[in-house]
Amino acid sequence: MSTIKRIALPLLVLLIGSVIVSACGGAKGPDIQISGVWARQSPKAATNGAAYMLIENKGNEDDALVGADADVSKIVEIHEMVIDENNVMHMKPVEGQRLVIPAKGKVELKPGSYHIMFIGLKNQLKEGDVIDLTLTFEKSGEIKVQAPVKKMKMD
Ligand SMILES: [Cu+2]
Repeated sequence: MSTIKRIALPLLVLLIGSVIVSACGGAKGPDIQISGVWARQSPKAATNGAAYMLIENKGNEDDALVGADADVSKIVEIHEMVIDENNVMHMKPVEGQRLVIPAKGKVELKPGSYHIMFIGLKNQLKEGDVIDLTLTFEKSGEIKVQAPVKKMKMD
């Protein structure tokens, strides 16, 4: 009896310990999910275009969007809209090209807010086109998405 106890107790401790470690280890890290991806149809003479999406992080660690790439334009940047000292809204590249997606949080890229900017379009973005977009996250790495081109009401 005492021999069994002597063996069983350390085993039990080991077992509980490994369960705790795996429970914590399994849930750790960011968990990026992207939905509602679309790009705005660009006016005929426009040299720039934009894409939008919802980026959710269901994990328990922050991540950050640090880059975007597509072959529709010469340059692809992460932009935001800001209101300057004259109360005029304009866009600018996100500082350091690093958009934090907080743990258990989400960031929506939408008209009038954050967006993926296509600078120097090779062709007009037309409704029906689909853009292959590669997004790069600091921890989650590259995530490929497709952005169908849609018209906005005002276009
Ligand atoms: Cu922009």
